[in-house]
Amino acid sequence: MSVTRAMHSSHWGAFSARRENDRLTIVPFSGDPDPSPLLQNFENVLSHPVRVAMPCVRRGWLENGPGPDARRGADEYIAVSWEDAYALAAKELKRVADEGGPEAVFGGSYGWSSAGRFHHAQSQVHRFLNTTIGGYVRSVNSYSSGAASVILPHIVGDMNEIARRGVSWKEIAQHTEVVLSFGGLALKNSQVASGGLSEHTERGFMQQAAARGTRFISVSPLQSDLPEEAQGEWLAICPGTDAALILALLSTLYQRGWSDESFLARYCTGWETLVAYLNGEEDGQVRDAAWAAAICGITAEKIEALAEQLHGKRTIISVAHSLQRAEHGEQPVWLGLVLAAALGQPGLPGGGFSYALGALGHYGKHHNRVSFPALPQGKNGIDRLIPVASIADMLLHPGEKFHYNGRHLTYPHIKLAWWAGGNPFHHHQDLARLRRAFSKLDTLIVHEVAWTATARHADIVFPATMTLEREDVGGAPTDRHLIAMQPVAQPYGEAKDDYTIFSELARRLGKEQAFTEGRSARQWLAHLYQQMRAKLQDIAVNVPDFDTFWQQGVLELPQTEDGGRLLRNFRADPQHSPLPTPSGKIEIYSARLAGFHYADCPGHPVWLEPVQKPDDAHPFWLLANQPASRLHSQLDFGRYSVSQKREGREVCRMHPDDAQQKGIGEGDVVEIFNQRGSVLACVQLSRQVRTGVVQLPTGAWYDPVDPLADKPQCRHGNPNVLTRDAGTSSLSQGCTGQITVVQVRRYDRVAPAVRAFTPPRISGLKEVQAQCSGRSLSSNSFISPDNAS
Ligand code: PGD
Repeated sequence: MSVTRAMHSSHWGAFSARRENDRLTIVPFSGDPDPSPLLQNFENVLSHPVRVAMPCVRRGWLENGPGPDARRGADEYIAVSWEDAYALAAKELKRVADEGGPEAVFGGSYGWSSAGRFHHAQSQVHRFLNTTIGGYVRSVNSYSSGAASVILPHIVGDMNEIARRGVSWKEIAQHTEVVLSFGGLALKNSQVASGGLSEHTERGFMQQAAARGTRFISVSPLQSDLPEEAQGEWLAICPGTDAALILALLSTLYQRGWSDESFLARYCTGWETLVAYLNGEEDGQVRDAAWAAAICGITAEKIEALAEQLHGKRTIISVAHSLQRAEHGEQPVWLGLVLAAALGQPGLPGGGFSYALGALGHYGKHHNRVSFPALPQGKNGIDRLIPVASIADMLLHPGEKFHYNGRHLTYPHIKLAWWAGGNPFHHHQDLARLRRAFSKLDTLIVHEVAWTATARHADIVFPATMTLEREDVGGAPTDRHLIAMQPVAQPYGEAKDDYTIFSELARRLGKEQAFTEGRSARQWLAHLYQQMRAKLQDIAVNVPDFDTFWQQGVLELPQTEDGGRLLRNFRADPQHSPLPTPSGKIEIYSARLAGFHYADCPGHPVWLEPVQKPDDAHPFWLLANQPASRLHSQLDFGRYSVSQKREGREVCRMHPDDAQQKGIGEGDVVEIFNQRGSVLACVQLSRQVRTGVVQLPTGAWYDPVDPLADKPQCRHGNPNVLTRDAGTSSLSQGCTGQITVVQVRRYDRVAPAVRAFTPPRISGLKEVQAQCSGRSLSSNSFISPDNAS
């Protein structure tokens, strides 16, 4: 029996992949105290039939040439040779760039791709477009934290300082008396960190804190957002109403004389303006506990009792990403900071505000003193941008003006979009609208490892290798282990890595040297490693050379205990360490934001009624949160993800009382619908879900019964069919995919079989298979670490 092993890494953990004959087993990294079950998703995917095996071109595009086409998403594909695919893509990029310049090319290419830092697909796209055509229209911010990342610099400082360098878990375990988390601290979220996460420590820290007596309070529509280890309390709030609750907490603190007036006067601007708003001096509406109770579904007594629990305690306030992924998502973030300030906590050990604690494995960790460098992306010669979640608006409304962060910008006329490492038909909202938007393009080029819905909308599909099929280095600035990602399998079918694909295209565009700088992928890895090594040497830390690192598989990097440094330094000396805000203080009133004159994000935090509220036609909130069985949509066809579905369909959860009223029972297939479409999902009854709420995680691959329908039905359970495509506010234009409103009914017909993991129709597949002589498309050939390098 032959047994081989290779070290590897993913966004959800480091591991060694072990091959026994044809069986692949994943063994978690021995240093990980709490490995993620998501690792199991690798076990069956290498040679899954839904992998993209060869370059393919959409029939309509091949026959009619580039141009808007409503059939994108419903067409068949033609397998072509690499030579033909390169020629078609290079010629089309040249045509578009010659006619419209880089302004006609969208290279935002949002997406998490995989953990390796060199083959980071988005960076590869950017570098390719910068070096070949001089730039591209880019996207800014993220789907994760679109609203927070824009508002935080105005009111306190860069998001990285408040989240990644927020108060650390270690400090919390040692000092904190109350952890008040809006949106909870679910381990399904902190099990993931871009670039890799070799040690999952959140569960242990929560256990440690709880054992010392820390009180965890989770405000969320879902009880499961707080792990059992925290032994905490659940305040079951109505979705999207946290801003009202926090205003009432502030009002109670102020009315009872519990607000820390000396902290507010010394370290903040504008408290008096907010107090006037709380007291109704602006508009006659008092924002006290009774007012908030009617909005957020938590009684006035509970709100007042919560304020009392916080008063005088070493408290940390956290606001999860999910809260700001909703209408007016800036407000709960701002108010969370103000609540921490009103309690006088920012800058104290284990106290204050730590944005998004627990929302990703990066947060609450310490930083490496030196980290693995990113692939240089070159210079983008144009300055055209959109907020990332405005992709459909951009394609549907070229030439129109839009607001963003104090600027009045214009949507460009995009002809070609190039996507690698992302799945917009997973991450974007209102997928029927997104399809209409993509149909406006002349050409969509996608690199994918598998036939996601995004690949099925592309005109040219390049088959990309999976991370397990190539060399890379896994690392994150908050992970002290750098991992040599050694390949364990030959590329599936004809797949190539993104770097090879772009190098070949750059050659055809006469820019190979500019793109590659004469280096192979392995030489880039050694080059980037050497840069890191030199920086470590500068601080007198010696690490082995690249070859030794590659052989040993893991390298431990020195870290610095920098958690909470921005607010700690500010508290210690506000004159010499002012915050990077216009006033140098925490801005409870922001003259700059007021000067933007946005009614949906004024100069102080407010409660604004959302457009989407339950009504007779749509009596339920739908919570489309992060899945527990995969990262976003990645490896949805993986063993663990599939094991959590029922009859191949995604599972939604609802309260038994709601289900009973609707005649719905455990395990029933239900149709969840609104004016944008419908989805089928399998019901799990749970008292951990607030009444009036249906929870359906994101990430089930979009599988429309009729892809061209105005109101499509997804038979697999993708909630983004239902979510509304509108920005958080004129300030950030962030994604609002977390919450929408829906109706639910039992699906009494025979539910259509899920086809998400069956590839589209491909002509010429057999011919290509024949050419692949010896490289089977259905059973992957494994390689040993000896010939891995
Ligand atoms: P992923 O599923 O991670 O989703 O959106 P994102 O697009 O990042 O997509 C990554 C894709 O990259 C996968 O299809 C994978 O196969 C591919 N891939 C992996 N490795 C490689 C590679 O090496 N090369 C190439 N070419 N491809 C590769 C995530 C986004 O969704 C995010 S970050 C958030 S936080 C949002 N969350 C929500 C939400 O809470 N609610 C809703 N309704 N919607 C959301 N959308 C957002």
